[in-house]
Amino acid sequence: MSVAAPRRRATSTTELARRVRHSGLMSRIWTSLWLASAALAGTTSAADPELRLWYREPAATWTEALPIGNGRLGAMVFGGTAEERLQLNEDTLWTGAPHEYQHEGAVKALPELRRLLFEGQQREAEQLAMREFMSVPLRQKAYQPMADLRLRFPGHENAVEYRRELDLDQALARVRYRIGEVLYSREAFTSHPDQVLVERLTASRRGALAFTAALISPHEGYVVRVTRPDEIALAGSVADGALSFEVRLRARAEGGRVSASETGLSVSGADAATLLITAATSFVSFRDVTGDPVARTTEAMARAAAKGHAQLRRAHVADHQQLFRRVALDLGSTPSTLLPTDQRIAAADKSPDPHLVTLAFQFGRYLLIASSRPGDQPANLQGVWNESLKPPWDSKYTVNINTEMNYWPAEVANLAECAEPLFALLEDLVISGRQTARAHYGARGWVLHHNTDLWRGTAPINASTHGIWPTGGAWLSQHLWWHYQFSMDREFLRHRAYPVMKEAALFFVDYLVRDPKRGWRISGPSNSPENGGLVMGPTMDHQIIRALFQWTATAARTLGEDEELAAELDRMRLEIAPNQIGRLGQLQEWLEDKDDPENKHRHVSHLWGVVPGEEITSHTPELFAAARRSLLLRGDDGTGWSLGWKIAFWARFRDGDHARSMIERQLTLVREEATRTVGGGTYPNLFDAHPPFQIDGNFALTAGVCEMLLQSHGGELELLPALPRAWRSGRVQGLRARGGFEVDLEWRDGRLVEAGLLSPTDARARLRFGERSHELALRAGRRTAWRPGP
Ligand code: FUC
Repeated sequence: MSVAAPRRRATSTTELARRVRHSGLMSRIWTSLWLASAALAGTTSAADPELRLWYREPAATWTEALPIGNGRLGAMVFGGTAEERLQLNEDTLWTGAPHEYQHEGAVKALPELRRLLFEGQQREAEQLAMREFMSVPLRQKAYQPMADLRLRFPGHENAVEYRRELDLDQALARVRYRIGEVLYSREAFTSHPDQVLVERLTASRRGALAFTAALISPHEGYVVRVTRPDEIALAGSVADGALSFEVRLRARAEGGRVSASETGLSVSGADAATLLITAATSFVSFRDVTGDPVARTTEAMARAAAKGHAQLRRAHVADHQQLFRRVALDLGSTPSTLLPTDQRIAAADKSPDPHLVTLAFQFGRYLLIASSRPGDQPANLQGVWNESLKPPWDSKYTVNINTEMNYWPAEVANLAECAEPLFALLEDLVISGRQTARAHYGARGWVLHHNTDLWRGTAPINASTHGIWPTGGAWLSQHLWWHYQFSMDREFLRHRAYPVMKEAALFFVDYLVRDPKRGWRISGPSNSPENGGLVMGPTMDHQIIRALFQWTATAARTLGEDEELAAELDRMRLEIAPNQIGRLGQLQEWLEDKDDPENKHRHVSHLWGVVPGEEITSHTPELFAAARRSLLLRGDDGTGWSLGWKIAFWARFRDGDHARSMIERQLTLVREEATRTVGGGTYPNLFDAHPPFQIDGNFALTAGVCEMLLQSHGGELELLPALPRAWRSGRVQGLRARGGFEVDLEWRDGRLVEAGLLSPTDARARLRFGERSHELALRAGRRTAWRPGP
């Protein structure tokens, strides 16, 4: 696979730009010079992919702080001067303990639930379900914060020339300022290869660095002890649960002294210092919490401390860049590109800032690398970043859109490895989901309802009006199928994907029932996610189950396995209730034609078949038009993820301008920690606002941009299917398409100039650009270009 380096023009001049930015006048002069030089250079746009978030003040709130992470450890860096805070997370610290959530005997209520619903007694069915069909207990557990690193720098109250930034290309968070004649700098990163958080502190004058470093935790009863003359460790446990944890902090000073006490480390008279932090919990697996956090943090510290700062940093940057640099995007630039990030987001309301879209696109890729690496937990509702003991929706895994959306960019944005934690989660869910399939439905296979947590809960939680929705596992299985489609890796299909998909499908073979009126096979009791209460036969379920049956049957045939099952799935698939067009010309959300044209609900579940499904396309023109009508009825408002989903819908409807307007809505500045649950928007640190912060919207933006530039369905690669007029000229390198292809595109004035393709094997690729199509023969590992000509 080729690694496309981000385009870096005029590095020395961008360096200059950075230095002069603190002066508004200088910035303006610089901007004109820079734009003029771009024009002289004859580039198609004045794009300068300077992939940094930067600010002139420390973060005052959590959603102004900057996230770093290595998949397992996460930190929010506030960038204070006299007082600095790094809020720390570790992705296995949750409330609760190993637990099976299924409600034994629930299956006895199933026939009655179905009877009540078939007879129109929805309220009675919902009440019966609350009594006899729900998870035990009714709620799942919550993701927890772990600790804070607090630094104090006496005398640093009045800093000047302040700047903090997050460098996406190197995954480094930096703070720089001047006190008197002395320049101070700090640079933090979380290393995946060395499993350690590293912060390097320097002063420009010898011996001028002096600070204290303390560890505190929001968990009551924690203890800090001195473990070495240069090291302390904080040990704690979660009150409501079984997990214990430890955070270990060591300081290495150059040219000064380090001392340690229970209140923290103290560094004085140093030229520079390096802080190392390791953290771990007692979590081993969802059924085992006998890990030893003390041993884990001690070993990780010993390994990291054996290396110098430069060595740790080099390994970290190389590890990050081999993922991050696979994709480069250039949508053009404007003078706003040079503003601090919060001001840019605010300014984008008034004048378009295509480079802000590039930044947000790459930030989504950065966040996936930082929150989901092999061996770790998947990215939860907040990735790995959470400061609250009672986070919104427990910061767990909501699977009626959110967890899937987190992984929408993984394949298309060339970060397939980052989906590995999701695949491992699925393998756990097969185990816990079998219990729920048996206890609630008397069915084979495995089932997951609308949420899961660290303990792999699969039973219906919270309320029957939204918790009973059995297609979570089927939907998540799509990611296994995608991984195969994008990689063509048959070993993965055989050993990882197919076993999970097959058992997911077996569940539905046993579960589907006949609709007494129409004879179709239908789902139920279920919900159309969070809209309309408990019903029989929501459209979304049928789309998902049809797709699951199709992937599974295709996989079985590809592998030469389970011929009979494949035939049975094909047969059943055709008997499932079809998509129906209703009285408003809409795609019906339910079996009955009862969609309310005034309903602006954020979920648009019945359009699953458009995206992420593939059954409603321009090849099914009536359904395609009905789905579009449904989306227009729902309108353009929504929470963060809902706006993000709408980018993808409009991209599939080939309406690039509408898709871009959804991106613009997402990139609207939200400053306060709003707790309203509609609106969407973006916090100053580019975190997506549901509000409150929820990371799915960030990932949807990244995936949505991919979707606008490249789609691959039905054996065809569609180039620039939904290019908005505002992105007149640009280029992208390193996107991925089904069939194992890697794709570069360059366009000018809305017209494709060149497509470059790479395939790991000899292959033929069918390309489409508007009305034109072309078949390209590819040799393994050799990039081949197609220019459609005028
Ligand atoms: C689903 C959504 C909410 C929120 C929650 C985490 O329940 O309907 O908007 O995103 O998940």
